[in-house]
Amino acid sequence: QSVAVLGAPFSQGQKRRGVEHGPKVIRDAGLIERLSGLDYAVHDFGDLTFHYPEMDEPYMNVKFPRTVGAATKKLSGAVSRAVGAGHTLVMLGGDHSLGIGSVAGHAQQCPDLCVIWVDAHADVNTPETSPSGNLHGQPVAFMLKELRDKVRRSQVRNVEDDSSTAVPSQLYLFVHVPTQVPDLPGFSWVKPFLSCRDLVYIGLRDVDPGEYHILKNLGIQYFTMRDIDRLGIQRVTEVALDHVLARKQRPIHLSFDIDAFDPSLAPATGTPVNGGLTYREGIYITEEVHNTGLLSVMDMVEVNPVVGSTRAAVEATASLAVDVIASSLGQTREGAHGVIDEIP
Ligand code: DIR
Ligand code: MN
Ligand code: MN
Ligand code: MN
Repeated sequence: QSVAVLGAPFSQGQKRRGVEHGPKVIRDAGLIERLSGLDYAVHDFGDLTFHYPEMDEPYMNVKFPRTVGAATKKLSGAVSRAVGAGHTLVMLGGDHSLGIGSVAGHAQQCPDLCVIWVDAHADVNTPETSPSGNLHGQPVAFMLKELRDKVRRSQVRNVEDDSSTAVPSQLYLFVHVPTQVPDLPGFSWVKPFLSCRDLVYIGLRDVDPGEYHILKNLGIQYFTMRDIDRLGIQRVTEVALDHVLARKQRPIHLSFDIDAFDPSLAPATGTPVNGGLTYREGIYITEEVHNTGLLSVMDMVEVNPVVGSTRAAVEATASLAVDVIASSLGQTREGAHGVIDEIP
């Protein structure tokens, strides 16, 4: 079993500087040693270097479209090669716009993958619904087949053609048009590859109006912090995994935004939201993901050492990120003792 680690020091999917140092602080917190201790052959592929276009004017409200488009394209190639070479891959961000490249590259090798998105945010704004213009709030929208023009237009046309429908076509136009993902400069390489039913969220507690509309309209499965309060983390994780795996066992892409955790545990991140996952809830999710035996690629994103108010705050956040990665890859709370043939 081999694990590859790939850093993506990239921050142009959002406005705070510092998240590009995520790979360094996560490595400094002992990631490679921890993974080696789990009996993996660990291949550290180092950090990608990104090239920045000289001019990158906003497109509509979206900031740095060409920069993010080029970086995610490069990442997708690297992820695809690593998965193709047989590694389980850990991608260290960087901001969550990188998810476009990571999941797209993974999907190139594993077209039937499913995605578990652990985050305070749904990251499913489209360029038109985005209140911030930041691409780290939009990566999922670029993946979803259901949000692309062609599908939408044909659905609208169907409604218009069907005179028996009770829904006025105008309402449909109102409902659908804002949820299309337009062609963005830098993104022509991205072809939507994920279906709504192959996606599940855990940890949501800050969802924008347009995102809520998309989640509901497309029937996407999600579990908010309130759901965890009501059902408990065991049930939530079970239903979430069942949602993506029951029809078929398939490779898992775990995209873990550190801001899913409560800010008391993960203060060094750009958009903290109160009321997040406890340490034990986060670790329980990743233990269960490991137990499926299907984890294929994971992202650990949005660790930002510049946002942390003290060195201790930064180290706590980075060390939490390492715990989450190790747990996803099989570190257990009952020890990792291997198989003992005979008690000495
Ligand atoms: C917000 C924040 N929904 C946006 N998103 C964040 O900018 O679209 N995602 N912080 O991680
Ligand atoms: Mn995110
Ligand atoms: Mn987030
Ligand atoms: Mn194991």
